[in-house]
Amino acid sequence: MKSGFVALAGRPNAGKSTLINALVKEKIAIVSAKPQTTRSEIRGIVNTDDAQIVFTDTPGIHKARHRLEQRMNKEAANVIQGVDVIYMVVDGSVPFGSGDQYVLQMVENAGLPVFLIFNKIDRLKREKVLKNLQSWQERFDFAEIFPISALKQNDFSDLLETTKKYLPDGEPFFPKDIVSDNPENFRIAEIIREKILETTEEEVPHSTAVVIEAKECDHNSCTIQALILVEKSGQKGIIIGKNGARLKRIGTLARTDIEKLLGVHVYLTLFVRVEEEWRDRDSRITEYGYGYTDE
Ligand SMILES: Nc1nc2c(ncn2[C@@H]2O[C@H](COP(=O)(O)OP(=O)(O)OP(=O)(O)O)[C@@H](O)[C@H]2O)c(=O)[nH]1
Ligand SMILES: [Mg+2]
Repeated sequence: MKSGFVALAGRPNAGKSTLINALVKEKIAIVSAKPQTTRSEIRGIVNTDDAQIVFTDTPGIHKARHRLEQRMNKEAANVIQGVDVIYMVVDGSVPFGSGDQYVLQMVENAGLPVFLIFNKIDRLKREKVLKNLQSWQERFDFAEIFPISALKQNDFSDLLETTKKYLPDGEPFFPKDIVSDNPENFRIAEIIREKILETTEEEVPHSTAVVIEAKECDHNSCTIQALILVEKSGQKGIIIGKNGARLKRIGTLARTDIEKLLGVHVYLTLFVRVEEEWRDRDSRITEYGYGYTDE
């Protein structure tokens, strides 16, 4: 029996969360077209007859402006240290850039087998894929290289089989029936945050935190109250929208997904509050569950 850990690391927007969802065949990590979607580690567990592979999705590594972003980068750096294999996930449809060099350096320093996961190949013609791929191959001695489309591809058995070869023998770390060990309330809050990312622009989604304030469930339904925190009153106005229209839309979109997660009817109430400069306040960042924490 093989049993081990794989970190998914890379720049923001490369498709790490899309890939972890595809690997575990369940939506455990939120995804958006905007960079810096993932803020903390998300674990996804794949079990086969002869192996358990524990994947960890990480925040995209980027130039930090706030304490929150520093802690997001630290989270990624910390996850990379404690695994058996690193998947360096890159957006193969854009040329190699200085941000890539920085991530590559970090990954190199870990001294572990690194797979180049060359993603988004559905966006390019074959010749261009080969050309971009070549520019990556020259930069580092990757243990394995997999051109993929996390979005369009259904079968990742080659990748999983190859990964197993790099894992130690051992017993599973997690029970076979769990896909993710992230707490349910955190997953619910993340779903709401995903809908905010989807329906707002520029700084608003990045200034937003979501916490679950109350959740009461019986066999048929759950009643949930969630608090959306923003940094400025103008952002509060944007989230609420004209006559409350945007908040209502966020609530409707989120409720549908939360119902899928919990398998019961959901009654969701959203509140919005201003929490000035929370992204630079460690106590708040920890309370909301984002980024690296040594507690
Ligand atoms: N065309 C195409 N789009 C993709 C693919 N994989 C991911 N995307 C899109 O790329 C965007 C970013 O995807 P995410 O999975 O959120 O990226 P991430 O690396 O987790 O980003 P951060 O959490 O910000 O670090 C989304 O719009 C995805 O739909 C792919 O294989 N092909
Ligand atoms: Mg992500």
